[in-house]
Amino acid sequence: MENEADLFYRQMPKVELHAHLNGSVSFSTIEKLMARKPHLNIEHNMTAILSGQKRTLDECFQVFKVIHQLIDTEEDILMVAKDVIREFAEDGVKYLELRTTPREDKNTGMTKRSYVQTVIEAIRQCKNEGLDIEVRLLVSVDRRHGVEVAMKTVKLAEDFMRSTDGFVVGLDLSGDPTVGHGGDLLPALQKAKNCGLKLSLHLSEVPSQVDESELLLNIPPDRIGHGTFLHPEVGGAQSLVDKVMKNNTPLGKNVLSNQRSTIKVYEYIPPHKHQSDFGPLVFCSIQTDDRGVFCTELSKEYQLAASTFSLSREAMWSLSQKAIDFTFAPDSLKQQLHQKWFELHPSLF
Ligand code: 6MZ
Repeated sequence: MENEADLFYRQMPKVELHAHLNGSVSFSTIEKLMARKPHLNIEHNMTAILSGQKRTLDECFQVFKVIHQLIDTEEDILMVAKDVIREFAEDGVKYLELRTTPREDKNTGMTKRSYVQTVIEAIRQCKNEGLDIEVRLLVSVDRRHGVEVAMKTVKLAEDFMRSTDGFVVGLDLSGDPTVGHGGDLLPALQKAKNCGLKLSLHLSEVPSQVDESELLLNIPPDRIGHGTFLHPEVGGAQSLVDKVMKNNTPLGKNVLSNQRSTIKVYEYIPPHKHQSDFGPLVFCSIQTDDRGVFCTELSKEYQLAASTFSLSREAMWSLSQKAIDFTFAPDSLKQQLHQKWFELHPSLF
């Protein structure tokens, strides 16, 4: 049963900037996929980390492998992407930036190009069906696959950015942070930046990434995912936090994902504390990361942040509105979103 606070946070308009498509697949969509592929013998506890459970980061990445087994055709991708968009809309998300790693499957004939094409088709169909949500796409580079694959992914993202009505807006660097060195991918990331793709990088997700973070922050990225181990005392001549502040780089916080997946000394930093610790120039937005895998909703993450850090509803509203400025949307869309927040405010307060 939905209580008054649940309802408030669901109805509050929100911006979701960090949602991995295959990590966002809900229980009910997983059921439909399992019915399509009963021979895989996949059970729910293999595709989600339930409330009260905690997994190592390595175990989390095993979960993605299972989900990928269930989603290996264009038909699956279309269904999954449409369901994910619809469910975010039902949770009050008005602007969503999805991110996903193009995959190919020789058995089903799915190519990386048709994969991205299908996600864009899902976004188009949702728009045509009149869903009250704007969706943009970031193409993900999986750090485990090395620089050659990364270069090809950047080319693919660039092609789609140029050919598809502005649906593809950026590039994401993600994947198991304990594998490979992000520094090796610099040529690909730089190429993406040079051709006009916005960069959102998973950065300092685990403590061992100091050198890597220094290199990546020099690019610099347009947004940071996690950033859990960015610390004012870590870094060379200039601390990592100083670098972030110098560039005003927005930081995304994934409350439940961080809690369930890694032991993080610097986790749970309240947004307002960020402001005082890191100065007024560093901003935060609240995000789900992998809504399906971590069994969460953006409204739940907002509620969790509000209760953990004793933030008022007005403060949470301001946070949600501030996130509009961190989107990779064109200015005209940002203005429309601000207008929407302005119009909805009286109905909630
Ligand atoms: C780093 C993550 C992640 O791309 O198949 N991914 N990368 N850190 C995280 N924190 C928990 N959560 C998800 O969605 C699944 C992929 O997103 C990345 C991983 O590469 C994972 O395989 P897509 O849609």
